[in-house]
Amino acid sequence: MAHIRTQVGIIGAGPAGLLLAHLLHKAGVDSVVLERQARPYIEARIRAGLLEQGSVDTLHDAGLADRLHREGLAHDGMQLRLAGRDCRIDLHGLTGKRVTIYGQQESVKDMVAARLATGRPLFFEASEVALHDIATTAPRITFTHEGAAHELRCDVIAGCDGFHGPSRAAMPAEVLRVYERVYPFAWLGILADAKPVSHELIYARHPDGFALATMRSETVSRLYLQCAPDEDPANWPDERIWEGLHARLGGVNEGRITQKGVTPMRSFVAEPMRHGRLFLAGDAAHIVPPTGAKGMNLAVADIRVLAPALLAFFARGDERLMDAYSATALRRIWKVQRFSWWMTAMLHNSNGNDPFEDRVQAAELAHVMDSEAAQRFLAEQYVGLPYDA
Ligand code: RFL
Ligand code: PHB
Repeated sequence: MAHIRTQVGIIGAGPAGLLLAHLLHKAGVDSVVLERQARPYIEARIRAGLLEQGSVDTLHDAGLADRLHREGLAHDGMQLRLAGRDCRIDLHGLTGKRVTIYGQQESVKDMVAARLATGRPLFFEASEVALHDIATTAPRITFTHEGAAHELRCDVIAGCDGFHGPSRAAMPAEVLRVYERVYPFAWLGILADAKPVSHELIYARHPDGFALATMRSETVSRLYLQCAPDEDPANWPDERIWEGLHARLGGVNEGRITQKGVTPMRSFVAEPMRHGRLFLAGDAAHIVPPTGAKGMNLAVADIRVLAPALLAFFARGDERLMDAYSATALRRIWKVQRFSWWMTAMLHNSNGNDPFEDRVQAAELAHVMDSEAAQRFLAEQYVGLPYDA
């Protein structure tokens, strides 16, 4: 067994793990990143698209935003649609902030390149990753890479391995409290070579179900339709998808569909986000339904709390920020959970299973469309709450 020594063992090369590795490196703290997948896989995985202004600023300050500034699409507003009526939410007018469309896999590419440029280890296709001795001051991670067994000895483990990773599962069941809601619907998402129908996002509530028109560039549309939670994408031939999108969004531009997938919807929080020397960040600790576009942004927000905490520990042996990490991160996480749940409830349809709820939620959306106070309430959360809230 080969032994490796580092200060922070980071499991997962998603936005959380890669950003943490980068911020630690800039401040002179060493880390080793272990990723289960191959590099081409994580660089092509289509996921989030919308960055809060605070996430953009965080990536900028970290020196990771050159291409994001060139290629990202800044949006000053977004559209809501109900019963054929459209309402523009003037995000910039209401908050002074804007959001940016930039595919998560593009951020991942930028961060992988930055990591590799440092020359510090990022192991792709690391298998059998297992955590040991997390409640001691000398935790270890064992893994297999290119057929050889390795042991990584560290001071701290950062569990940035997403919802299905081994980190959360390594916490003793008796210390972990899980809060969860699974929604009775999912999103069918497509990527199409088609000009976006609008230069801003359109969120629609419709009797047939929710739909969202977003984009990845001036020539690539990203479109979502509410579907059944266990939907087989094979039930959605291209013609049915376009029909659904036209009906719910009032017309979209068609083009070749290059990707099709179903995303289940859940709200999930695991507390606390720390046990001993293991710290969870991003989807490893919490999941939001995608309606509010908050998943990647929350991962960035967690790292904004975790990185300074680890730096204080390694610089001065000061554990106070590490001790406060879970409570500090969770204060913002629960507000963002509430926003994501609210947007999800307001925009989806029960398919006739709960007619009262459908009426109330349609009225909620109508109220937002009619009230400037309600629009401000939506906008300040959509562009991103301040990090110290
Ligand atoms: P990630 O990105 O899942 O990264 C975790 C990494 O850990 C690796 N891993 C392991 N590595 C080693 N050993 C193991 N045993 C491992 N198990 C897993 C994985 O391969 C992976 O590389 O988590 P992270 O870094 O916390 O980032 C979270 C975000 O990825 C996620 O919240 C967002 O994608 C959610 N999301 C959205 N978020 C937004 O902020 N705005 C959006 O517009 C938005 N839209 C979306 C979304 C997620 C979607 N899907 C498919 C879930 C739209 C969709 C359709
Ligand atoms: C996306 O561009 O994929 C996206 C945008 C906004 C959302 C969800 C997904 O609310």
